[in-house]
Amino acid sequence: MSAVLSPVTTPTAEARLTDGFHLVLDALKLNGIHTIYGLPGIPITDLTRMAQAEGLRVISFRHEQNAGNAAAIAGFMNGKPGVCLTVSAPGFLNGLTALANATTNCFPMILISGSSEREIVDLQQGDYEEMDQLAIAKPLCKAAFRVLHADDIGVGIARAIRAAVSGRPGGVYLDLPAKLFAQTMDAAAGAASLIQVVDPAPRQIPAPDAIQRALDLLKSAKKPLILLGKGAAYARADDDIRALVERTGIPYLPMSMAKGILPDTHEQSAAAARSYVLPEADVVLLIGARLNWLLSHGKGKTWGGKDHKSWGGQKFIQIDISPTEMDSNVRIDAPVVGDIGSCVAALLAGIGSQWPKPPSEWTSAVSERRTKNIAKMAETLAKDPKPMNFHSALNVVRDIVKANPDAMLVNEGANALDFTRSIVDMYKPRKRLDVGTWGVMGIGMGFAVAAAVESGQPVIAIEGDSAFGFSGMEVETICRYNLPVCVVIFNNNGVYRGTDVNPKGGPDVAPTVFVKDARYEKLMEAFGGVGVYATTPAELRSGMEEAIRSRRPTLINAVIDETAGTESGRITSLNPAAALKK
Ligand code: ADP
Ligand code: TZD
Repeated sequence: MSAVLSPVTTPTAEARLTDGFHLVLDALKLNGIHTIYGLPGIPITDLTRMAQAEGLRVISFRHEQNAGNAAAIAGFMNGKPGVCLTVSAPGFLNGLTALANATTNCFPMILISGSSEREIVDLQQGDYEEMDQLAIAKPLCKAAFRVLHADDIGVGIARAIRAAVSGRPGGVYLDLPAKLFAQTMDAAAGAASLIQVVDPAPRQIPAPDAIQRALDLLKSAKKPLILLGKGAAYARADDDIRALVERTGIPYLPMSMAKGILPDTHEQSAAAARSYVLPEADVVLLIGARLNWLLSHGKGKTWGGKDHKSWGGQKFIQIDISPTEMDSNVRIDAPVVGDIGSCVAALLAGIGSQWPKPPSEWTSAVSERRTKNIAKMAETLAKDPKPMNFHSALNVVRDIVKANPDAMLVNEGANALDFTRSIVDMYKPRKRLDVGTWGVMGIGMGFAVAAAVESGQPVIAIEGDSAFGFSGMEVETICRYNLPVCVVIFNNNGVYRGTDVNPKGGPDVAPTVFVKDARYEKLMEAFGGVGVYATTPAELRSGMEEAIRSRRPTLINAVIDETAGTESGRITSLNPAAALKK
């Protein structure tokens, strides 16, 4: 047991002692957590030093939100909580956006923040960085805990781990007041107080009658469709999911971060026929995907409804670990509650080898649309407009990802996001990491750092110029740790586009417009990385190829036509239209 501890020996006492600092680190290590993403300062600076001394990897960021995003995506990639460590009050708040985003996206993450002296905070007497962090964190995460005594650290970390990964994964806040770290206790008692969590995310086996109901409904379908969400990617049931798709012969649609569970080039992929299959399908099997805004709430015109509120008449089977997800937007005719691995395995067992394929009118209609749309897209991609646009640039990215299927792809922006998602095929699961459920800007560099650290693979980050700005300072972090990250900025001089004008004609530019022809590549050069200025697909291609080959931190400033793209990308309709035009 003492192997996991590094006791502190006081010169005077014979007894071997440990302290709060070491107990936190020992508890993390005992549970297989060997990397901390964070930003040092009072009261956790020594914790970061000791962590490094104890053999943990400490990745230090320039802003806590980026460290938090790194921890969150590490959680998604590994299926165990990523840890972010921050200082109190402002550092905590900076990390909190990432914690809330992790919770929204069902990524397991633990935000550990140091906090100020409880007595002063609770009496609101004005401490350094005073804030009741626990109360503030609570509504924004799955669970929040505070540890006041060193001998409770083991329980605190165990509870945080379980809360983050069991059931629907999410963010957990762990509040560690400054005074806790220096508390000492007997080393053997400290070691005995730690908990190695057994089976942190227990399987949840679906009820047999729920499986039967789902199979009956699926069998009755004339135009079935499978929808894979990022829960399916997270569940790591890749082989069974592929077997389910292939044995049933049902066309499938991957949500953004589910791309690659089956290769996007799979013949049953209906991604290129999305607007045809959603309104046409009669039975839809959702696997780890919520019927939220990203799926038009399961109703309205996207689904063949007459207006934006009406149902299209589809029947839904939904596999999800969260029972209350069912009926959140439309009726779920066959809810299957359990973990995706167990649910898909149970469906497969029921399907056997004699499952009738869907009517060929359906599958051939889908593949006809698909072939037509892919051919149309190929034509667009082959064009070489001057200046470069999203399509001609993404044609290059598409080739590079195809040639490097193990590379990680991070993606944010509006048009830069939507076009990359639809143009760049993914070949392996959990390689595509993006803005997720909130469509949040600012995940880019945090995700890129964690993707490189956790996978060891080259990372390609496709960034809108606005999106990049939210986390751009982390290029220093990328250089400091010499990570194989190739950032490609699609630079069109502004938020969405760079063409807006100030209606008053004054000296201020329009709110969506940035400095024209900004030289983003020099940011990377400033820290010793490689900067590339690319105005043609050929320059973009050679820059990306060299970045992947050399594994050096690289930033490619890919200059795009500033008129390319649309307001808000594909979600222009969500912008409220002014009722009064002045
Ligand atoms: P997408 O954005 O790709 O459509 P969502 O984030 O909306 O995906 O949905 C993911 C769903 O997957 C959530 O409802 C979550 O509860 C569920 N989920 C996550 N992990 C598992 C799992 N291991 N088993 C079952 N459901 C899961
Ligand atoms: N702030 C945060 C945290 N998230 C957001 N999603 C936004 C603001 C609003 N927003 C979008 O939804 S996309 C976007 C913003 C600011 C940037 C779009 O511009 P871009 O991408 O340069 O990144 P394109 O490719 O030029 O459209």
